[in-house]
Amino acid sequence: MKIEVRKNILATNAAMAAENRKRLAAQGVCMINVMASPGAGKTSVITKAIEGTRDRLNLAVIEGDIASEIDSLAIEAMDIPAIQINTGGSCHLTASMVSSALDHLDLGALDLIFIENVGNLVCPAEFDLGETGRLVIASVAEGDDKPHKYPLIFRAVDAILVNKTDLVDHCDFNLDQFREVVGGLNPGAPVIELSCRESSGIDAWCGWLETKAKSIPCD
Ligand SMILES: Nc1nc2c(ncn2[C@@H]2O[C@H](COP(=O)(O)OP(=O)(O)O)[C@@H](O)[C@H]2O)c(=O)[nH]1
Ligand SMILES: [Mg+2]
Ligand SMILES: [Zn+2]
Repeated sequence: MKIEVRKNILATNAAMAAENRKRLAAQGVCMINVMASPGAGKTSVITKAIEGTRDRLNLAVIEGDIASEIDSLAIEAMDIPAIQINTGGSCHLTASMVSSALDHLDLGALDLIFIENVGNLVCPAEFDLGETGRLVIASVAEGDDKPHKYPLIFRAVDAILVNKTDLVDHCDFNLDQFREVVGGLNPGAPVIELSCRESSGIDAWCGWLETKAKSIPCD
């Protein structure tokens, strides 16, 4: 007998994701799922977006990590509501975890919620969270071959951010080649180059975000 565990897990998750999406649409809230490998700059990119848009958008962050509250404490220190989810070992967030986090946010008072997913380029791409937009951050320090190795996540997003461009000369990262490969995988997704360290490219990143937030129901 064959048991379709994976199929059942994804079907249950999809049902909960649809509920999350309905709940957000009813309140006109946009939710962006930020995915990347550990250390690519998820928290930094979210922090830059908070600084760049907080006078126009009411923001909150759902932080997903296997352990610790480091990232949610950093966001709370900016006076932005942050809900920490500790997955206790699981390498991705699920729609059910996000649903529990939404219970702790005042959705009527928000325009945009960031989800910082667990650092991982593999299974987060498979788990719909009920988000209204998804992006992946590649950092130049990881090398330019990641879209070849993890094509699913580069196909599954609405935008691709390339962070740490201040390090590009130190890391043999070929931006033209990277753009060509991701352009083949996901021709519709904009590729936004930025450096959180040098605050370059932040206008383009915040511009993309605000357009997304205004296009409620954000799809
Ligand atoms: N050189 C450089 N370092 C960065 C940049 N953005 C983030 N970092 C550093 O990379 C490390 C990981 O960043 P973080 O935002 O915590 O990544 P996360 O694990 O994906 O959330 C930290 O030490 C950041 O200071 C950047 O644009 N340039
Ligand atoms: Mg982080
Ligand atoms: Zn996982």
